[in-house]
Amino acid sequence: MENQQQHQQEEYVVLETPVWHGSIVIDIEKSTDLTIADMNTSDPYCIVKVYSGNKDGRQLFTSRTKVFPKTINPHWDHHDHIPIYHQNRELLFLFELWDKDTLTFDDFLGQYEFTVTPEWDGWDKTKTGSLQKRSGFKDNVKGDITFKLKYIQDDYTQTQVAYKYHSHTFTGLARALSAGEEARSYATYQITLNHVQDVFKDEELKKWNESYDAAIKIFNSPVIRTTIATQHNHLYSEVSVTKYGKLNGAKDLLLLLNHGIIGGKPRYFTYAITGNTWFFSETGAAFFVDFTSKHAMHACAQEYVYYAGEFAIIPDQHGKNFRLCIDNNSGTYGPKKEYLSKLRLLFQLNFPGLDVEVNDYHHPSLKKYKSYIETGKLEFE
Ligand SMILES: [Ca+2]
Repeated sequence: MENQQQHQQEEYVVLETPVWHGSIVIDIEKSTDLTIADMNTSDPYCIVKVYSGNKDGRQLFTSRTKVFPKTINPHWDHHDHIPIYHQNRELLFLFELWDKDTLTFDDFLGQYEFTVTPEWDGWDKTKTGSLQKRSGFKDNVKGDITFKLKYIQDDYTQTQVAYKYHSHTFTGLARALSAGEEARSYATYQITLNHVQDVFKDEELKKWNESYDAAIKIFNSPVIRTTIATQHNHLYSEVSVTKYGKLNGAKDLLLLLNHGIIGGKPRYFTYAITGNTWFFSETGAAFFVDFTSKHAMHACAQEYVYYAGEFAIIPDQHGKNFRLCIDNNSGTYGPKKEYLSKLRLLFQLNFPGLDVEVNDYHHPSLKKYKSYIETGKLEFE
């Protein structure tokens, strides 16, 4: 507790802009004179793996060509565009070439690896590398790979988003229900996000979860939907005590949320992103605790959302830096975990410098964070 009160009074450290902020464009052009792995030819394909620092570091992304049957001189013509927001200055690129086999394991044809930094002098230049063996293997390797990498740095220093904060005081039933609990108001937040339609395509909108009973009850009943939409309009109405403003980057978002600590305790939030707006409220406020249609309410009972789930603001070991830990924990909409990296990109674009951790709803870290919300204590490895 003492530690948390300290948080509220301290001047917060501004989170630093990540070393890498932008995207990497990968063009793999061709390979020549590869090893013959089958009778008299090969069926090559190439996988690019990118690691933070070195091969012991976290694998940040992979990109993979299709298989080119029956050739040792493939013209890959492979193009990929990968967003990158990362702190480690060095990235290891590893190109691995394999021969596709249908009945046995694929055969290794060679690899090429090198380290890059944002200042690397090889960006945007066509480069050909001789394939190498793996250490500790007796690989039969020859041939090369020709490719070009480009780093496009985003200038996101001018990002600004608008927010509204609606504070509601307890009245009537809500007050009676909350008697004996914390007597405080509950709040809803809406933040207009930039780039939602750049990050998510329209076909990536997620319809409500048709195999989830609670969602079926909501969306198959016009009466319930209307009730929920009315709740949304009330909870996000400007009749309540409303604050407006602009947020410039990570620090402002963390200040708006008081670093996740409300009423002296760390809190969880539920959210939905529809249109270009991020709607959310604190989950633990008495009114919302047993509110099973929270996600539908945030989404104004709309059938489709870009994303929905829960989030918390989690401090580091020293209580100095904070990160947004956000997930897809919404039974009502069941957002795809495949789009979690898009969700992270969306927040990084809107809140420059924000450290964003994304998790699928059954990731073990979430138990740790829920326990932090309940006890105020966070376990560190
Ligand atoms: Ca083969």
